[in-house]
Amino acid sequence: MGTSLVAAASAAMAAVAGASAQSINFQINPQASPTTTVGGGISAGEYFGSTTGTGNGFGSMIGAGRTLRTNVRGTSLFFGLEGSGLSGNDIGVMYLDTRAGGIASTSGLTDAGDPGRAAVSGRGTGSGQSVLNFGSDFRPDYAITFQTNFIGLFQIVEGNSHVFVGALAQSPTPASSMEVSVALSNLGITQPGVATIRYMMTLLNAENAFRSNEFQGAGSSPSSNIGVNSFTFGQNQFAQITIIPNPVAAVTAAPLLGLVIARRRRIG
Ligand SMILES: [Ca+2]
Ligand SMILES: [Ca+2]
Repeated sequence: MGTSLVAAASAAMAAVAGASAQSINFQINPQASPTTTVGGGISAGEYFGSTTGTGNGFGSMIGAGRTLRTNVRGTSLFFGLEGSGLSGNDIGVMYLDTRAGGIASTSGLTDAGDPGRAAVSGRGTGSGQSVLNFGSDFRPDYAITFQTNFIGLFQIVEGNSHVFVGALAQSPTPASSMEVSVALSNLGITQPGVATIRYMMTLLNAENAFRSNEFQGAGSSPSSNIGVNSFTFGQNQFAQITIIPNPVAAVTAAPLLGLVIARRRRIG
């Protein structure tokens, strides 16, 4: 375990850009990654990786030409969505697969209690449904809803109300470019430890469930808006972060500590 982790850590800062048929994969060392500051604008230097959106059916609110930056620093996950922001009833929903279990499809999601909850469920608060069927390698457990004046984190629940985990700090408010932090513990991830986060973002009108063709992390989009129809993803249509904490500090700390104790004994 130790050897493989050290080897992995030495390569931890190497970003691996996925080919078109592959998922986008970032390996992040949360002790060596850049420091992200929520607020003060979004700059490339404060993030480790990024994806470029696809599709432009809603005027590229999250899609083609838009960059979604990603980082893990310490015990928090950060996202920065560059662009002109969202508008009206249009809500960006980021699905996150962070642990075992999760949903294969949004078809069994029934919560439409408010626009954010409805968007997670692929439903409209008024009417309509647009079902997403995920590839067998993507089973989301949580969702982040990006609205013009609110960003929330939900634990996804089939057939009942989603669990509202909390509002995410964002800046500026209301946002054009959106920047948020998420505690890894709120995604069921315990640190320190190796962990994997898979994510993908979609965009829909939360009043009538009309879904755009704009995605982040999926790698490709249908040529026209999905609308109030179902859509099925293939394999590898997500971005993946592998969190690899720095094991070198843990390995060297013990001998150094022993040296300090030995010196004190000699002095004493
Ligand atoms: Ca910033
Ligand atoms: Ca899962």
